[in-house]
Amino acid sequence: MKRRSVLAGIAAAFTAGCTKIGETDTFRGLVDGAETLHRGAHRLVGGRRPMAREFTVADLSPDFRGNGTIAIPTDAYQAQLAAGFPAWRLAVTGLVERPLSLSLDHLQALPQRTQITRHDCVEGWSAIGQWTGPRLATILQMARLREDARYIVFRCADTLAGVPYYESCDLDDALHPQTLIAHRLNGEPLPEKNGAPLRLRIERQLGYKHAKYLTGIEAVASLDGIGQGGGGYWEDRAGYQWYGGI
Ligand SMILES: Nc1nc2c(c(=O)[nH]1)N[C@H]1C(S)=C(S)[C@@H](COP(=O)(O)O)O[C@H]1N2
Ligand SMILES: [Mo]
Repeated sequence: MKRRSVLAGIAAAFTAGCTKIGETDTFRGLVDGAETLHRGAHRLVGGRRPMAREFTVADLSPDFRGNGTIAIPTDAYQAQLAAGFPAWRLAVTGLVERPLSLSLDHLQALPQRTQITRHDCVEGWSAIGQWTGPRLATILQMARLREDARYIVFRCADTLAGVPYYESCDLDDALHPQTLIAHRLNGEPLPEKNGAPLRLRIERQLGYKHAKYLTGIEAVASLDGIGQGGGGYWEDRAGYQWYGGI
C-alpha cells in the first residue's frame, strides 16, 4: 500500500511536468524512498538482473571446454553426428496446444539470435563462447503454451551413471530473450563435447542448467514426479540449487 502511494505521488509529480519539484528535498526523499522500495521488490522476486552480460569476439575463449558428458558413444548417435543429424528431432510436448517435432533445418529456419556470453561452472571454471540459435520463446510461442504451464523441462540424449540428464526452468527464464536452443558455437555447428546438435543457453544461470544433447522440451505445471522431483540431474543428487542464478 505504502509503495503504491509513493509511486503514485511520483507519477503525479512527473505528469505535472514540473522540473522545479525535482529541486525540493521532499521530491528527493520521495525518489530515494521509491528506489529503495523498488530494489526491495526486485529482491523479493529473486533479484534477477534483466540481461546477462554480453562480450565481444575479442573476449572469446580459445577453446570452449567440454564438461559432464562430452561424448555419446552409441552407434545411433555417432551415425547421426557423422551425417549432420538429419534425423534428430526436438519434441515439444506437455502443456501446449500444439505439440511439435522440430528438425534441425526447421530450427535453423526460425529467427536466430547470436550472443557472446560467459559460462560459469560450479566446479570452478568459466569460458566465453558465441552461441547461435532460435529463442526458446519463439518455439514456445509456436507450440502455444497452455495457461497452466509453469515450468519447462529439458530432456537430453545422454545418461550419467545410467540416469538420463535433464534440467528445468521457470517461464521467466524460458521466455527470456537470451534463452536459446543453440545449434552453433563460435560460428560452427556444436561440437560433440558441447552438446551436438542442440543445447540450451540460459544465460542468467550456472553451467549445469545449460542442458546439452537436447531431445525434448516439455511444459509442465509441477516438477513433482519428474526425475526425483528436484528439477534437474544435479539438483536430484548433489543438492545443487534449482535456481542456479549467477
Ligand atoms: N546433457 C547434459 N547437459 C549438461 C551436462 C551433462 O553432463 N549432460 N553437464 C552440465 C554442466 S555441469 C556444465 S558446466 C555444462 C558444460 O557445458 P560444455 O560441455 O559445453 O562446457 O553442461 C551442462 N549440461
Ligand atoms: Mo558444471
